[in-house]
Parts: sequence; C-alpha cells; structure tokens
Amino acid sequence: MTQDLASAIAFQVRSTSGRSVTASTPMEVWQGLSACVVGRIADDWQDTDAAYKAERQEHYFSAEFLMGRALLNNLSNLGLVNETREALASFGIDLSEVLEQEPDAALGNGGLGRLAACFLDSCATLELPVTGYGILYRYGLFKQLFDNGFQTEHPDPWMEEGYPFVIRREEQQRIVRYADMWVRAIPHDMPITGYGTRNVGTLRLWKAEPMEQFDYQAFNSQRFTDAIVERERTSDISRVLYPNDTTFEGKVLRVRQQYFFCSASLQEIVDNYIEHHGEDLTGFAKYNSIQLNDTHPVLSIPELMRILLDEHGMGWDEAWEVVTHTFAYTNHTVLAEALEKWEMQIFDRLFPRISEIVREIDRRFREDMNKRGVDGQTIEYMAPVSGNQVRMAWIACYASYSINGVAALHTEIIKRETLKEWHAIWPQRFNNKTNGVTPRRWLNQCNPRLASLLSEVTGSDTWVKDLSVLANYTDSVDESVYDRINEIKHANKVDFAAWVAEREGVKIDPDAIFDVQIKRLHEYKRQLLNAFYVLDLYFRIKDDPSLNVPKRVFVFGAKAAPGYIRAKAIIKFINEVARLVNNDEDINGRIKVVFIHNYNVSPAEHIIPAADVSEQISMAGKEASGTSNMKFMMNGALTLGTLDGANVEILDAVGDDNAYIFGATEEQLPSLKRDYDPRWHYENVPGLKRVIDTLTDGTLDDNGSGWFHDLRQSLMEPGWEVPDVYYVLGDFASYRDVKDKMAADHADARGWARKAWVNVTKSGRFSSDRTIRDYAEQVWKLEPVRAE
Ligand code: CJB
Repeated sequence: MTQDLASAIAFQVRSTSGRSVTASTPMEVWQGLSACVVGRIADDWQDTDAAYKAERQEHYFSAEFLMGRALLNNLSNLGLVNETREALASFGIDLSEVLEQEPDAALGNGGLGRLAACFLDSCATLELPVTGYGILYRYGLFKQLFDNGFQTEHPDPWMEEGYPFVIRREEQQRIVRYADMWVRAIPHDMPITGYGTRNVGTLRLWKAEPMEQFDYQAFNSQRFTDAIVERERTSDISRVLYPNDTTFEGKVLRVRQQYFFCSASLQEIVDNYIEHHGEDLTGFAKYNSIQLNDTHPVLSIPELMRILLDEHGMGWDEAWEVVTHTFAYTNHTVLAEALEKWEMQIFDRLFPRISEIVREIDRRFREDMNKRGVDGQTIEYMAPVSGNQVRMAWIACYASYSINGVAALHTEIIKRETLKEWHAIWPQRFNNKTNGVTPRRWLNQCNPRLASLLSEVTGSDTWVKDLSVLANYTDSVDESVYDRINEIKHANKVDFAAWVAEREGVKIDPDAIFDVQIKRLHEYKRQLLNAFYVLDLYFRIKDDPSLNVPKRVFVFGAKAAPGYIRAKAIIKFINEVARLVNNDEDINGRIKVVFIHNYNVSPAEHIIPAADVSEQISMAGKEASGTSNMKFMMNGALTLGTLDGANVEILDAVGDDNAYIFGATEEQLPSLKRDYDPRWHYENVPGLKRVIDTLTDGTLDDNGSGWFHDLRQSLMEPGWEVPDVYYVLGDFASYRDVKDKMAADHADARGWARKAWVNVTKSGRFSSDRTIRDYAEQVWKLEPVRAE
C-alpha cells in the first residue's frame, strides 16, 4: 500500500518538476503530492456533485473564505497521513517540511471568513449538499511585516507558484453584465473533503476575465496598449481582497466584486434548477436556499429578481414569492461601521436595472408598511432606499425568511437594538445559531498529542466526528489523565518555543505561562487593555524585584486594516512594550512579549495547542461571537474573558470554576457609562497612571508619528469624541485582579489540568458540526445526500 502510494507520489512529483523526487525541491514535492491527492478524490468528487445537483441544495454565499492550508486537511480526511509520511520517508523526505511549503489561502480577513471555511468542512463531513460561492482573489489578505515596530503591508500572490487544489472549469463560465462592461466569470473549484466520508463538496470561486483574450480590433489598429488596459480593467474585479474587517468602505470596485460573484452564482443555480426540475421557476425555493454571509452578497436579492423577471418572464409578485423563500441572512456584528450603505448613483452607473429593481422593492416596502400601520418615521428609518443611499442590511431583513445572530447574547442584542424594528414586525424570522469551529483542523490535526489522548481515553476516534461524546468523560477519568494533559501541553509549548525562536527570533521558556491574544486588531477587542496589564506587571517587578510572580509569556497576533491608524498605533505600542520588557536585564526573562507577525490560519495552528490562557477581553456587547475562544477551549486553554459573545456560553458549559471572568457586563455598561470619567480611573486605580503616561513621557517611542499621543487622547481627552469608548480604563482594575489570580492558580498543576480537561471535554457544543446541524434542520431544511 505504502509502496503504491510512494510510486503514485513519485509519478506526480516527477510530472510537476521534471526531475526525480529526490532531486525535487520541497515545494515541487508539495505540488506533486497535492496533485496526487486531487487525483485520489476525483471520482468521489464527481459522484458527489452529480448526487447533489438533483436534490434540495444549500448555497453558501460569502465574499470571504479563509481556508488556510489544504494538504494536511485532505490527507487527514482521507486517512492517509501516516502512510504518506512513510512513503515520503522512503525518499528521505520529511512530510512536515513539505507541509510547511504550502501557502495559506487567505481569502478572508478574520472570523467571518474562517467561519465560512469551518462550515464547509462540517457540511462535507455531515454529507450535506452545500456549495460555497465566492471570489478567487489573486491577492489574498496582505502579508504583514514589522518595520521598527510599525506594521507594513505586502501583497500575497498566493497562487502564483501553482496551486493544485483549485481546478479551473473554463467550460462552465458565465457572463456578468455591467452597464459599462461585460466580463467572463470563470469558475475555479476547490474540493472540500469530509472526515470519514466519500462525499466531496465544492467551494466555487469566480475569477473575472475579459470577454476576449485580446481586443483584436484595438490590437490591429495599433492600439495595443488600449487592449491591454481594457483587459486589466476586467481582471481588477477579482484582483484583491479588501483588507477591512468589520468596517465598510464604499469603494466602487468592491460593489463590482459583490455583484460579480452573486450574478455568476445565481445564473448557475437557476440553470441547474431548470436542467433538473424544468422551466417553471415557481418551485425554485423548494430545491434551493441561499445563506447570505453578512451583507456582502445581498445584491443577490435584486439580481435573482432580475433573472426571474427579465429572463424568465415572471411577474413581480410571483418572483418576490420565490425570492423571499430563498434567502436567509446571517448578521455578524452590531458595529454600525460595518453596515453597508451604497450610494444609489453607483448602482445607477454600474447596473441601472438593479437600481430600478431596488427602487421598486423600496416603493413596495413603503406601501406594505403603510398598510401595516407603521409610522412614517419608522418607515423612513427601515426603508431600503433613503435619500441617495441603498441599505444592504435592510434589504436583507426585508427579503429573508430567516435572520440569525451568531451567539445567544448577540442574537438578543440584534433583536433588542440593532434590528429591533424588524424584530417587532417579523419576530418569527429571528433565530440564533451560535458559531462553531471544526474539530478536525482545530484539534485533530493541529494537536496530535491531545488527539491521541482523547482516542485513548474514549477508546476510539468517534469524537472527531461527534465531539459531544467527550462530555461523558469529564468526571470519569483517573488522575493520571491530568498528568498527561500537563505533559502534552508542555510538549506543545516546547515545539511552539522552537517555532517562535526560528520565526520571530525571540527565546521563550516553555515553563512560563503562555498567555495568548490572537485576532484582528480592533479597539473593541481591547488588545490595549492586555498591553496595559503587561506594562503594569513590568513596573510592579521593577518596583519590587523580589515580587513572587510566575514566569509569563504574552503572545499577540493581529493585523490592522491598512487605513485604521489607531489600530496600527496599538500594534506599534505593543511592539515597543515588547522591546522594553524583553531587553530589560532587571526583568531577566520573567516576562516576555512576542508579537507574531503575519498572523493567519497556519500560525494559529502552531499557537493554539501551546496556549495556557485564552484572552477574550472585548468590551461586553461588542464581539458578536468570537471563534478563537472555542479553538482555545478545545485545546485546553482556559478563558480569561468578559461576558461577551460566545464567552457567555463557554462559561455556561464549563462552570465558574473553569473560566476566569471579569469586567462590566453588557447590562451594566449603559448605566456605568452614563457618568463615566476615565480620568477618575487614571488617577485612582493603582498602576494605571504610570502605564498610560508611558504613551507620552518618553518611556516608549512612537518615532515622531504622534500616534501614542493620539492613543492617550482617545482614552482621556478626545475633544469631540466620547472618551474611552471601549471602557479600557473602566475594566482595568477588574482585569488585573482576575489575571493575577489566574496566574497564581496556574501553580497548582493538577488543579489547572483538571480545569483544562473540563474545557476540552465540554467543547462539543462549539463544534461547527453542531452549528451546521442546527442550520440544516432549522433554516435550510436540508437532508444528507450520500455520493454513490
Ligand atoms: N466578523 O470577521 C468579521 N467580519 C465582519 O465584517 C463582521 C463580523 C466576525 O464574525 C465572526 C463569525 O461570526 C464572529 O465570531 C466575530 O465576533 C465577528 O467580529
């Protein structure tokens, strides 16, 4: 068997590199091995596709899919990891080195994009007929480097060296029509294998290409450069992922991108319906449902109307009936800056027919509301079009049969505040679907030591497909398991320390407590609060070198949107804190700070299994769910968090003794903030003044950028702004107390391991398999379909 695999790999590698396996580079081996894996699943993929096409299907529309690496995931799903390791070893090649060659498919910004990727994994594993639709960005999320502590951004041409897991389907191209140009949308499919199933799902990513390779007329009439320019204008559409997370930027290219993938995907779905169920599209919603991942794909609503009205001759009411039974909308944030609002003139210019349809939706909406007796002011607030603005979230709420939030608290907040007007009229549309993460990537693959222990304790690997079985073992294991937990964590920390030393050039001690905050940089996530704690601890040790505190490593990983200056200032600040702390001989390694550059999916796979403490410290009410909190929990890190997003449910699952909760609650904040004076905290909370003063007293250097001064202002005296919007100073004392207590508790190794074990075994609820089952049963009305 291994011999067969070895020959197959050798054949593919040689075809890729044109030389023997042993003479090929590790990158060429990765290419060949990956092609070999695609070859192995080809028949199953084809069968699955054929089986799904005739059934009721779900289509997951998302501008982002943060897939990360594919090879190990596929090998593991196919049960080929060990065999491949042996096959490569027979050529003297190390599988791990080959795996590290793979570029991350970073076609997303953060939580929202990674959630989409975890969902596809669960859909394939659960054999659900679900297809993902998005954009094949040539450049994924920028690569982050630090230059003297400042973030710099660099392009990420992730496919340029060849990428076997994306297959071009030239013959299935569609044409997307804008008023000023027509473009070809070429589908590129990524196979989505599941664990322990033959089913292989599909992620279909569209690439924009010109109608003709060259405008030959322009070429022949000596306008060669014009022809090239035109070609490039088309390719711009799928060129780059917008690097904003939870902020809206009203760029024309962005709305072009959105229409591009919505239109191409819908054309295909409608054609598939006709092929299998005939020309009468009134039954469309019986066989198709579309989940809108945030508002980015909401143009699908008027676009499906257009297709039904203009291309299939339906009447408005009939078409609206189909549309309103097709779409379901997921809201991912309560932050106002994320709500997409486009200028009507942009729509008029790019797709006048879509403008017309949106205006008609708006007219009928107002009529409908009037009939229901809704007052004029409320109607104006809720209307799809107001002044010259089109509001994508309102269109989504009006046309969708389901509206969901992503954690219990978040869903309550959207019902009560963000979308309250909609909830008042259509309460039955609202439902909660607490997020989840895939235990395949986030436990079985990234933490093989813990995975082995779980299989050993439970007697099988069933947990990989049904994480809830672990809950049977929370209280029923003997104490030796706790020692094993500690040994595993320590071994993971040794590996991680070696990885950090090589990647970041920082030496860290595996015996220290590893305290980790990895997520996009945003003020509401409060990386600053964490950094203030570190600085305060530093000063406490400087004041009293005999202070009895455990050794600590504080790990950060975060990208800031390139235009979000205050977030970039926080990155610079943390890097300066690291410089101060790591190089101080008085500290002598008792505290280390590491900022992992270019944080992404694959670094997360190295970091999370080594973490002791999971920092989930957003201001209560602002983080819709969070998903790294779930990944940490699965890997036995304890949560240090506020009662925000899914932290609330994690606490509920593990109990007060097994998580560390601090800070103002969402309920308390409005009254606390009414007469909030950050200055009072600055002057009265021990340690706070000293820490905040480092921003301006010369302790830390922002290299003349003025950024640290601005940070201080934003907390205490912003002039026209509300000071310290995210309550950093208000929560500092409580954060410091709980974090100190947590560090002290770590000394009781057995006690800590017991808490970690509770976290691991109670994480079943946070598997994306549970989330997807809930969507399938309650929203999508979808049954599994097995590829035959
Ligand atoms: N989220 O990543 C994004 N981008 C957005 O534009 C809006 C929200 C995040 O989505 C995750 C998945 O639902 C949530 O866990 C997270 O709280 C939210 O910020």
